[in-house]
Amino acid sequence: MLSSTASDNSIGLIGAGAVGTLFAAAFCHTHKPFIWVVRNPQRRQELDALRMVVGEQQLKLALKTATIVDSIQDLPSTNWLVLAVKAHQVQPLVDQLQQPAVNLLVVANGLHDLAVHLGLLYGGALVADGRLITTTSNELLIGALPGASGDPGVLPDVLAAPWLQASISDVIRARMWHKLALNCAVNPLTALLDCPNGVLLDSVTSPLIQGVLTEVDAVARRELGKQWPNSTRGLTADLHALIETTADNSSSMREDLRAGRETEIARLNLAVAAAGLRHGLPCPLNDKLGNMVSLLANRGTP
Ligand code: KPL
Repeated sequence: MLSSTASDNSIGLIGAGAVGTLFAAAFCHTHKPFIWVVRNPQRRQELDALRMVVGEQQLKLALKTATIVDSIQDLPSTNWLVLAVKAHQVQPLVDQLQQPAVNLLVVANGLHDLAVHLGLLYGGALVADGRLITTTSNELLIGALPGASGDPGVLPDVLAAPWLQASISDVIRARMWHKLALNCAVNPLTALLDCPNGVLLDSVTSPLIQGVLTEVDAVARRELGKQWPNSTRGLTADLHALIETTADNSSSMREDLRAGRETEIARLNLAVAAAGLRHGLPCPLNDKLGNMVSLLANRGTP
């Protein structure tokens, strides 16, 4: 890590997958300078010609305010560091950064127990054929997990773009479990069925999805007590709405399986099943779905 003094509101970004690129595009849209760690050389090359598709609109992705570096060692200290990475990459990265002064925003699925600000993305993006494909309905909730440092008030403004609406939540732990519940239904099923999110729309009231949501709801209630404002019924309605707005999306877990990458299943359904066990609440459906995804992942892609 280079030693330079972090000026107020300076921003670094780690992660150049679809979500990281969505954020980079938003910083450029608001003319916010930022340092972007893009470790993959092929990805760095592709960025020059990347175009953006937002709903029906084609945009040129001009990464004018980005300073791209190729390793974390080249990242100067910044006031904020945004990690747009997979759930299982968060802890190793935080350990590697060893930069306690930085304010961290972690944008990832799953359960997290770190002193960071958490970003929950209700939406998604896909990089395919030299295009970053997304919609206008991505919502990002930002909130502090216990012990997080820094005031994230500046972040929604520098991320405001036609494809991203960011806001601050003061109940982020409850929201983390809420998003987890929805991911526990959408991600493994779209990965196992190899289908876009929209295919699940007619099945949100099926016994399988209802069972998954009921299990997560019970564990979340035990974890959060009165701070858990949801019910299986409310989760069902929210799941329906999320599937509707992300109908054409290919879920991150489906994409991970297809690309032969490690999936986030250990941080989603299997994490719920493990938390359930600790509370004496068996979660057979989350456990089985989790194991099926693990089996498929271990079998590898053809
Ligand atoms: O978070 C997602 C993911 O794919 O990981 C959803 C919201 C389900 C969008 O696909």
